[in-house]
Amino acid sequence: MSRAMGTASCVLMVLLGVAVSAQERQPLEYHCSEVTKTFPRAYLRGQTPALSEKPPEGLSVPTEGVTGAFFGKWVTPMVEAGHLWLMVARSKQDGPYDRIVIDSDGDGSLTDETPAEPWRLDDPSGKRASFGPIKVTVKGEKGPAPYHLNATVYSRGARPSVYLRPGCWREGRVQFGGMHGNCFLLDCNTDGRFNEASLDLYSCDKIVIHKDQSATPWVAYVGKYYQLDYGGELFRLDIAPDGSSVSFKWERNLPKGAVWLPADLRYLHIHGENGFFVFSGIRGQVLVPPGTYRFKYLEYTRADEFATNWTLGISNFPRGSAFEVKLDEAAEPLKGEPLISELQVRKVGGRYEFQLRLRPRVGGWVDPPTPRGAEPGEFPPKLRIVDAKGAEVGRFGFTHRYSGYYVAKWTVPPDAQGPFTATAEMLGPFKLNANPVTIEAK
Ligand SMILES: [Ca+2]
Ligand SMILES: [Ca+2]
Repeated sequence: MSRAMGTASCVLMVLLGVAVSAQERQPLEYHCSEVTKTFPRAYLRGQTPALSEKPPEGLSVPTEGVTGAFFGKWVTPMVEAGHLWLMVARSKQDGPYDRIVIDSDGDGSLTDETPAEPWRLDDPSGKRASFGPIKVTVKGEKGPAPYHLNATVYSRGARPSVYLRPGCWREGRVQFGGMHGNCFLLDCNTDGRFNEASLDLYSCDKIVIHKDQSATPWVAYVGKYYQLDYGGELFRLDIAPDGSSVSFKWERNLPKGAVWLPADLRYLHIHGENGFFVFSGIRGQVLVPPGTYRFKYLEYTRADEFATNWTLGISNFPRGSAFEVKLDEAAEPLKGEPLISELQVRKVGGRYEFQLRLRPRVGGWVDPPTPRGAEPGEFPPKLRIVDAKGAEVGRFGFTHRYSGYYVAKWTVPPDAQGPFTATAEMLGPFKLNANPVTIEAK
């Protein structure tokens, strides 16, 4: 049922490629589609307008051809009022919610608008209807600019709900710092603006550059600066709010503060309002512009006694893991061993179930420590159980469930004499600090 892409009335501003220096504004074309453009790790957040049966005061509402209307707002800083009103309605009494009317020109009237019809209804009952791209007009750099929304309307329950996300993006060739590539701007928080920086991954827009020499596009979070490569030069990033152009100005002598890091930290990805910075081959310290940052990814590499390198990855950091970088004082946000661990036991039927949890000291999720070349979670920690005399009565591997959560099950051998002490032992160079647990079985 999918419609051919690009059939909507997209305004495509074709700008001829002109050789530009990096400091000049480089134009980006406008594109739209009913398929929301995204990339892995682009962290898109839509808007879910609160809907009311009562139309807002002063809004002219169509009375013919629609029924059962609900009203809500698309919130955007790109129009004078800070929002555009929209209406969700049915074309037939008792039918699905299959019409959206948005005040595309912000004139306070829905009667001058063409109702959008869904390009897909998920089944004959139409409980999910997909719309888009729906055109609206926002304030652009050079007068009115287009913006398109995609929408999904759900008709389950007593009232409909609508989920809005971008139906457009900006795209074009860029060159700076000796690099050439295709640049994409994504309005990842669906508010009509393309240049927002934030500590929150879902509230910042994204700039994606697919370098000519690279197989994969590189997704970065919009910030004050753009880092060209791992530990590379920083460029001051200036994106027009409507996304129509971008400029990159090399920051030759940017003042930076120091971040002290563990000697075995191999990769560091951090982000903040300054931008998204990645480092590899770190030697105990990196330098970044002063500001507040959050970790995005950490990877430690440590050799075991056989000189095999093990890696430990940490990702999905909580909000509270932000740290400050100052010009005159080194930050040290990763003190101590990277993991803390806890061992617990409970009786399930006639058996004992052991649970081992590995947590990053800085919060987030663990990719289990793994020797290089092995599958993640291969070579899990072992559980060692001794009896009251210290004789080993069992030693076996845990099973990895998810993100550093392991389980192991054990039945007391008939001839064994308790109490028993169980200890979790890590293979490899990343050590556990979990206390042993005691089982009072006879
Ligand atoms: Ca209107
Ligand atoms: Ca935005």
